[in-house]
This record gives sequence, structure tokens and C-alpha cells, in this order.
Amino acid sequence: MKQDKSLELFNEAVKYIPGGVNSPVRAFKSVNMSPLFITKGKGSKMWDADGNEFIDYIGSWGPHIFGHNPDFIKTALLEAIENGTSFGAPTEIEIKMAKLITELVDSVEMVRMVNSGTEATMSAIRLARGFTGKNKFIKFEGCYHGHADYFLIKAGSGALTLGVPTSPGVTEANAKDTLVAQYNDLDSVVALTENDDDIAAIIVEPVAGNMGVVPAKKEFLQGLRSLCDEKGIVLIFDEVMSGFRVASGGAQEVYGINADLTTFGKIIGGGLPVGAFGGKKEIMEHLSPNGPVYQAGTLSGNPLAMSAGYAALSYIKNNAEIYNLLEKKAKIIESGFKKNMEHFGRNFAMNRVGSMSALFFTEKEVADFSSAASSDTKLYADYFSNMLERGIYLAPSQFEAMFISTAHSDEDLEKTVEANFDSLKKMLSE
Ligand code: KE4
Repeated sequence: MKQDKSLELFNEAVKYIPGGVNSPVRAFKSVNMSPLFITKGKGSKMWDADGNEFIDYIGSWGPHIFGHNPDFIKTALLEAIENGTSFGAPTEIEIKMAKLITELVDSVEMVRMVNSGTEATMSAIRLARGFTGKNKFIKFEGCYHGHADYFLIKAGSGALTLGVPTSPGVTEANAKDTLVAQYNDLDSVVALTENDDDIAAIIVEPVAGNMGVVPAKKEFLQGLRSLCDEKGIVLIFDEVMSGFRVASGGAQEVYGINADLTTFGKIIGGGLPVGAFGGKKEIMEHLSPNGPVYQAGTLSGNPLAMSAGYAALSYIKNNAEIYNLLEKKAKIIESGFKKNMEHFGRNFAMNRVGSMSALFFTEKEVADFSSAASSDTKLYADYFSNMLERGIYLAPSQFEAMFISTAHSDEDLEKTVEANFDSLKKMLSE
């Protein structure tokens, strides 16, 4: 595959940008390649600087549930930009956006817009601490909630991929209030709470997407819900990835379990930088300017990003059948991949919730961090480059998700299943 132009651009990029990228996972480090520089995306496709065409299963790490640059979002943006980009003042579209999110997600009564998932999760933790007057919070090994200091404690996603489970620069003072439990292991949470009444929150990805895809077991989430009710702990569902991805009401709708606070990102921006956090009015009212918990943002709720996000969520509200469509498409990939593995006598683990899935190069059931981490990451790197050679653009890390969009045609899916067969054939015969 021709990569000259991408290589030339990467050599230039590393001179001015640390690692040549503005987010570590894009550097292709864990798949031992230099990254492709993308020039265009439309529908299910992306094109790189050397003119290579790919069927894209990253979708900008989740936002592009309708594929790249759908016309209805582009139209909304072009209309919005006629009036300017940002005023630093309240606008009507922010009310419409907040109202729409409260309509779509049952547990959310009020919402604050921010500019990234990290801002959403760090603000939710601060709000939970301010609301309860307590200091500590529990997260789960293998879950990733963005790069705020107190989350980078055995984080998943980039930090896990880069093999740096606890990031330098996180002070002891910061880390001491972060307690780490094991995903899908309620006992590990009970053990942390039974002699500690200084716990403000439990934050969890109800469908983990940053150690590969690992769905929470229903009884695990139910257990967290009861524990939080019993102990006055704020239950935060980090739905930055699963929100509007697995259902219009997010994972909360799939599991039928309501969080106290929920964080959002990705899809709610329609491809532009947007995050949000929301939940019970009695908690959200503690936020400034009403309440004492400070939180702010120059471009939070800016009309340009809101127009894209509102177009995306309105489409979801008016076309709920997209989730059945995504389920059908995802099933084609899942059954095709499983049939291919059977042909080669292998039983690699494949987890899926709706249109987010992960193929793990381990034959163990993957239900938590340690089983995910038992995957053969070298074999994944081999798989990644084989699929890339065949025009299939997957996450350059075992510990990420594969996203299918409404724009992925049956032809795209068939081509992907074929590429999976040919890649496995080449890898397993070596
Ligand atoms: P951002 O700050 O990257 O917008 O969101 C942080 C975040 C929070 N919570 C969850 C569940 C997330 O998945 C993320 C970000 N996801 C990664 C992909 N695994 C972003 C990709 C990247 O870091 O470049």
C-alpha cells in the first residue's frame, strides 16, 4: 500500500507536534506503523494522503454513527455559520439541545454542555464531590474517562495501549482519592465501600469501550445502583461512547438502570467538539452560577457545535429504527467473523453491544480488564495491518472498539468479512 505522502507528512508533523499527533492513539504505535494522514471522509469511506480508500470502522472514535459528513449535518452547519460561530452568550439552540437530551435519556433532568468527554467526566466528579461533601471516587481498571489527572490511574484506552497504566505527572495527592475496582466484580466495589464513608461517586462505563468492548453484566450494574442508593454515593454512567450509540437512551435504556449523573460526548457533537453532563435536578442545581460547584467553558454550547449535535440527536429522535438497522449490520460482521474463525478452528473472543464491538486475540471470555489484557496484542497488530492492506481501517489498538454506522452498505460489510477471512488465513498460516 502506497504510504509515501503520509510518511512525508508524519516526518514533518513530529517536528512540531509531540509524537506527530494530537491524540496518542492516532500514532499507530501499538501496531508498529506510522499513521496514515486522512484527507477526506464521506459515508463509510475515508481517503488518505496517498489516495488509498478505506472502509472506516473508527468513525472518529465513535461520533460518526451516520458515517462521515452526512448531508443533514452539513446543511445544519452551513446554516448556522451564516450567523457566526460563537457569541459567549446564551442562545436558543442550547435550550433545544438540553431539552432534547432530557427527552431522550430518562434519568437526565438537567444538562450542562462542555467541549469534550474529559471535561464532562471531570466536571461530573467535581459536582458529585461538591454535592456529597465527600472526596473519594471509585473507577474500574480498564475503563477510560478522559485524561483528567485523577482518572489516569490504571486507565484503559490510550494509557493502557501505551503500557503506562498510571501516568507520570499525576500527583500522589491527586491519586489518593481515586479507588480502583475490577469491572463486573461487585465484591471488589463492596470491599472498597464497606469501611469508607468518604466516597462521593462511582463512575463506570456501562458498556466499556476502552479495553476493547466489554459489556457490564446486568447484575453488576444493578449491584452498583443498590450500593449507591444504600450509601448515598452518586452513580455516574460515563456514556461518552455508549450514549446514543447503543440506544437512543444509551446503555441506561438497554439495561433499564438509571444513573444519577451521566456524561456524554462523541455522537452528541455530530462530529464537532461537544461533551455534556447531566442528571438529577437536585444534583445539577449545585452547579455555578446557581450553586457553589464551579465549572465553566468559553465555547461550551457554542451555536455551531450545537447545530451539528442537535441535527444528530434530532435525527435519532425521529428515526428510532436506526438501531434495528445498526443491529442487522453488526450481526452480519459478527456472524461473518465467527464463521471465519470456525473455519480456521479458532475461537477468538468477540464482544458486541449494538454497533460497537471488539475482536480480541484471546480465546478466553473477555469480561474484565485482566481477561482483555490477556489478548495477544502482537497478533492484533498483525491483524490490523492485514486488514488495512485490504482497505479496512480498524482501531490501531486491541483496546478500542469497532464502530458500524448507518452508512456501511451490505457491500462494505461483505468486503470486510472477506478481508477478515483472508487476514486470518495469512496470519494463522504463518
Ligand atoms: P474526550 O476527552 O476524548 O472527548 O473523551 C474522553 C472519554 C471519556 N469517556 C469515555 C468512555 C471515552 O471513550 C472517552 C474517549 N474515548 C477515546 C477512544 N477510546 C478517545 C480517542 C482518543 O483518545 O483519541
